[in-house]
Amino acid sequence: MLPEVAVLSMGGTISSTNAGGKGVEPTLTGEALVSDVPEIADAAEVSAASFRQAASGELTIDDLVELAAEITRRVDGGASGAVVTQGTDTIEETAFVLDLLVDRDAPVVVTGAMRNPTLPGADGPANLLAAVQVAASEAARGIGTVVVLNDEIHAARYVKKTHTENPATFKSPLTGPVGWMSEGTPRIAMRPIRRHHIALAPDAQDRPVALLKASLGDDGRLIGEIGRLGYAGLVVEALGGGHMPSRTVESLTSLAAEMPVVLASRTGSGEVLRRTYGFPGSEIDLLDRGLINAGPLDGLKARLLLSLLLRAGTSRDEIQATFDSWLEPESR
Ligand code: DAS
Repeated sequence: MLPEVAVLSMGGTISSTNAGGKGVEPTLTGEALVSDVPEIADAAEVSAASFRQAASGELTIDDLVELAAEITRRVDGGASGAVVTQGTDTIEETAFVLDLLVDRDAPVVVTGAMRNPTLPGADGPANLLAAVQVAASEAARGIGTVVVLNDEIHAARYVKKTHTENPATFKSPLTGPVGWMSEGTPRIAMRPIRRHHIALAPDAQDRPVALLKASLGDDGRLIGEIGRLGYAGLVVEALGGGHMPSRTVESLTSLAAEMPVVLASRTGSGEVLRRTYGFPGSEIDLLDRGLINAGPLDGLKARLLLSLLLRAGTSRDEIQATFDSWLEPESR
């Protein structure tokens, strides 16, 4: 008896063909993706379905909340694991949301392709096969959501797309991959120390969070507009270890009194500092003014975490505690 794996497709390059003649667009269904790779039948009993059919920039957090509920239903109905295929542009965001929302030991694997099916060396079939092999494996149980491409296995919480075209685009700059594929067998070399779960009521509403990247000479005029535009929170990708031009400090302070404002780094790796620099706009100054430290989470992930915590009705203090305890091992 082979393990059951649910494959849910959402479009992206892996499913794109040149149907309209202008350029490739997502057209292939989940069923078509699976039937193109006969080797999958040796790894798992697959049920495939098309959950969405879009370029990955069209997906919303609402779509991902629905997807997490569908995966949970499939796992509770007997699936040993789930595979999601989608565009690589937002894979790191989908994977992070699923990691937070799917509270099951069954592996959830997100994959896609960098070379579409019309190109020589298209990587979709190999990535899909590897993803099914990981989802079907005992080795990956309990690990949470992972991204599998190019024969590497990355934990959702640290993975990033780092290149516009290269099939080796997915990296985890802070930690490296948690495992790899060897002759069709998933090897899990390490596990994240702790899983985080956010429970959402079925009728919980979207709480939009803005993401702003700081730059040299930034005068912070957009920060002053965040409340008026209807956002429920803000993440700033600050300079270096968590620094903002002093010109932005007053507007950040006023906004942090109204809604959660999270301080992340635009560098793409490392933690936001806590106790090194003391100048106006430094991390010490901004944290004293009520900003929340994103720790090792980059802006994209901090935005999703904050948005889902707000959607779950989490208080300001609990939000702060979740970010602050991100790297603490599970209490026993
Ligand atoms: N970059 C393309 C892809 O990887 C488009 C998208 O993200 O949907 O699928």
